[in-house]
Amino acid sequence: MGSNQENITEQTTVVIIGAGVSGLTLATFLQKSGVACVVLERRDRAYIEMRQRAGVVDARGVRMFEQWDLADKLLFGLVAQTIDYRLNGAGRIFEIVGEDGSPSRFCTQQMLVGNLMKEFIDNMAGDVRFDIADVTIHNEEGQHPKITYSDANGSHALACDYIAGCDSDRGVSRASIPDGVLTKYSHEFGYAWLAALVEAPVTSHAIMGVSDYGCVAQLPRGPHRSRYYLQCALSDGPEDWSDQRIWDEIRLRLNDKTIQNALVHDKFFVPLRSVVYAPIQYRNLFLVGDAAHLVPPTSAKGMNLALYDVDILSQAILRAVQEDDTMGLESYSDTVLTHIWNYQDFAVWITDMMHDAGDPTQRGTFRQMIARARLDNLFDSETAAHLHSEYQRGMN
Ligand code: RFL
Repeated sequence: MGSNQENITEQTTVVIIGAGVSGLTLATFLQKSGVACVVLERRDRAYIEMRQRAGVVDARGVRMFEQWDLADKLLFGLVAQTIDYRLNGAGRIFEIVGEDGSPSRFCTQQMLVGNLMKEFIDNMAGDVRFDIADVTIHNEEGQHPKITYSDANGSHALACDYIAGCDSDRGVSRASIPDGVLTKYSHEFGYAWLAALVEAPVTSHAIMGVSDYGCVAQLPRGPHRSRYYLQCALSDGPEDWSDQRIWDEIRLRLNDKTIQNALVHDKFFVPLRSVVYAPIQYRNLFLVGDAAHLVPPTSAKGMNLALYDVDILSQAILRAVQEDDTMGLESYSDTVLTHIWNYQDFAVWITDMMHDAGDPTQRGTFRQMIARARLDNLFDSETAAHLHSEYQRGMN
C-alpha cells in the first residue's frame, strides 16, 4: 500500500492492536471462525518471537486451546505443573491442576507466540502488519470505529466493528479512553524482583523459596534455561547485583550449597505491583491482558489471565457477529473483572506470605511470624494445603 492510498479506508470486522500472546490468540480464534481481522504491531516478527516471558499454560488455558483443536499445534510438553514451596530450605511440593484434575502444560510464552505466528500468518494467511507506528483510535459515540496508523509506505486507515486493545500496559488502547472513564486500582508491594535468565537445566517443578535473606523463585523457561527471581530493593540496579552475588543469594535463600554458578543471560528489575482498570471496555474498544490488569510475577499468571480474557472476548465477538447477539460484549468487562479480582486476592496472599516470611525489614517481625505460621500451616495441614489448591482451582 503506497502513500498515494492514504485516503482509502480499508474495512475489516476486528482490529487487534498488539501481536503479543493475547492479540495473536484472539486473531487465530477469529480467523478460524471466519471473522475478518487485522493485527497491528509496532515491532517486527523476529523481535516478538525472541521475547522471553512466561513458562506455563495453566489447565484452563490448555482446555481452551483443546476446545479450538489447537492444543497439539500450539503447546508442547504435557506435564502436571508442580510447585515446591520452601521456608529455610524445607517445605512441600504442590500439584497445580484444574478443577477436573487436568494438567497445565509446560510451554514458554515464546514458544506459544512463535507457534501462533506460524498458525495465524503462515497456515491461515492471517494479516499481521508489523513495524507500524502512530496508531490512533477513533471510537466516537454512534460511529463505526476507525484506526489510523503509519508505516514505511505512508499513513493508512482501517474501519472496523470492534477494536481489541491487546497492546499491554503502555500501549495506545487504554490511553485512548477519555479521562474520567476508567478507575485505576493499584497496590505497590514496596519491593522489586531481580529477574535473571540463566543457563541451568530445568527441575521437574517450579520453586518458591524464602529464608532470612529474602524470597527467591525459580521457573522453567525451556529445556536448558531457568528464570530466577530474587527479591530486592526498589532502588537496586545492575551495579548492585553481580552474577556472583546472584548465585550466592540463590544458594543462601534456597539453603542449598550444592547449586553451581551458571551463565546469566540477562537480568532486569521488576517492581512488584498489582493493577486493575475498570471498566475494561469503552464503546467498541475492549481491553485485553496487560492493557487491562497486571499481577505481580510472584503469581506467574499474567499470560494465563490474558488467555482468559481472550476466551471471553472471542466468544462474545462470535456471538455478536454470527448471531447478532451483543450480550456477551456488553458484559465482557464484568465477566473478566470478577475473575481478575479473585486472582488478585490470591496474588496478594501469596506475595505477602512469601515475602513477609523472610527479611523483616519491609513489614516487621510481627508480620514475619504470621507469614511463617501461615507457611507452616500450608506445609503441615491438609486443610491449608487444600485452601491453597482451592485458590488455584478457583482460577482455572
Ligand atoms: P504482550 O504479550 O506484552 O503483547 C503486547 C503487544 O502489543 C505491542 N504494542 C503495540 N503494538 C502496536 N501499537 C502500539 N502502540 C503498541 N504498544 C504495544 C507490543 O509490542 C506487544 O507485541 O501483552 P499481552 O498480550 O497482554 O500478554 C500479557 C503477557 O505477556 C504477560 O502478562 C506475561 O508475560 C506476564 N508474565 C508471566 N505470566 C505468566 O502467566 N507466567 C509467568 O511466569 C510470567 N512471567 C511475565 C513473566 C512477564 C514478564 N515481564 C513482562 C516483566 C516474566 C516477565 C519477565
